[in-house]
Amino acid sequence: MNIGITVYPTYGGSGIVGSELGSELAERGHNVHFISSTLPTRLTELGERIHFHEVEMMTYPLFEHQPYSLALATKMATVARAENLDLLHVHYAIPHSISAILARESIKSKRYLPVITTLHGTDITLVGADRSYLPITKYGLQQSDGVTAVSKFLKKATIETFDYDEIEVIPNFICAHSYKRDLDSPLRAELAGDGENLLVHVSNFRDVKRPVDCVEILAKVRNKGANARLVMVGDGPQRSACEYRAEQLGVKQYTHFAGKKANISDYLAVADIFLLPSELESFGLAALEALACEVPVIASRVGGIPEVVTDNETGFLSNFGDVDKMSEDVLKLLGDEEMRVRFGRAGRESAVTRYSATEIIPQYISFYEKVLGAKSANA
Ligand code: GMT
Repeated sequence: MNIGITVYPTYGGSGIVGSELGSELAERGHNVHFISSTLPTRLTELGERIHFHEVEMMTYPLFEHQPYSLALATKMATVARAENLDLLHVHYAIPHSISAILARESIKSKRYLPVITTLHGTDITLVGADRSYLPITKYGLQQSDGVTAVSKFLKKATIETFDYDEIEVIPNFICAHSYKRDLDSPLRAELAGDGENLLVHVSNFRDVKRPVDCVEILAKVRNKGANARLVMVGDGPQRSACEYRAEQLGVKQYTHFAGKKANISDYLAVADIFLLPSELESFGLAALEALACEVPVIASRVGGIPEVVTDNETGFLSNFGDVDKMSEDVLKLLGDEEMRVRFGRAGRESAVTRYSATEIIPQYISFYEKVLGAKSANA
């Protein structure tokens, strides 16, 4: 197939999932055309079957805000015709599904271009649910030729908010070879000394991720005698709040802010415990990546996280904001190596059997075939 993929290239889990999906499809012989404003971050190399089409935008003083959605729609239509795309698969509904529908309509006298929308999280639970975007998001769902969601939770939330239920759940995935435990890596020695434990958090430091809770947890476990350090990977609006809180709580020297990193798996591979105290998480891709590296996860019992992390088997879940319970759970794991190893192995087993690319990519391919089949039957 010739597949067009649009993602947010620089920020968030949907861009990662869309980019890795494109690479996996190319490995399976499909031609993939990324259409976005810049090269997606995880797409380090373009191959024979991976192409990139940059959305060009003319600036004009009359525009207070540049109409990116229109430039994107124009590029989608141009690429669809030039590259003979079989379908367009957009990640994150707003505004990608609307641009794709516009592109489809603009070329429909020449050919039909099916649009598949994958819902990732805040496009439904936060941004899409806001009155300023709700009606157009609902229209985008209704007009898409196929809609997928990354968790059962997100499907349910979409039905509740948009009264729209033609959604297939296709979960996020990991490449089992890229995520592996590696305690001998020099990075472990760089981040923690002998006898020290390493807590790791990875996010874009938005409020919804509650990264300050990670600092609170570190301070609480250190106060109870744990010799632990915290590594915060990523960047975003809450970073300075985290730095300030670390200073206030006297744990600044035990907290390392690594900033944005392309090699997230390297950090997860050397962690003892992964922290994800989010207020909402439709899936929790970072938690899945940690499990794949045999790292037990301490997370909030919100959204799709319980579908990914099994409480008391691959990690511990708590109400969001309950940093006391989360700290107790960290202490339990740090104080019991046998439990930590058992949880870690169970996590990897669960990640690989339920969420490896070999399981999930065929689900996307079948979904594409179903949508294309339905369209040609109706033509
Ligand atoms: O909201 C974000 O964090 C960004 C968003 C995205 O689409 O980039 O992340 C969502 O999609 C990820 C990939 O499917 C999920 O793993 C995250 O749980 C989800 N984030 C939220 O629901 C907050």
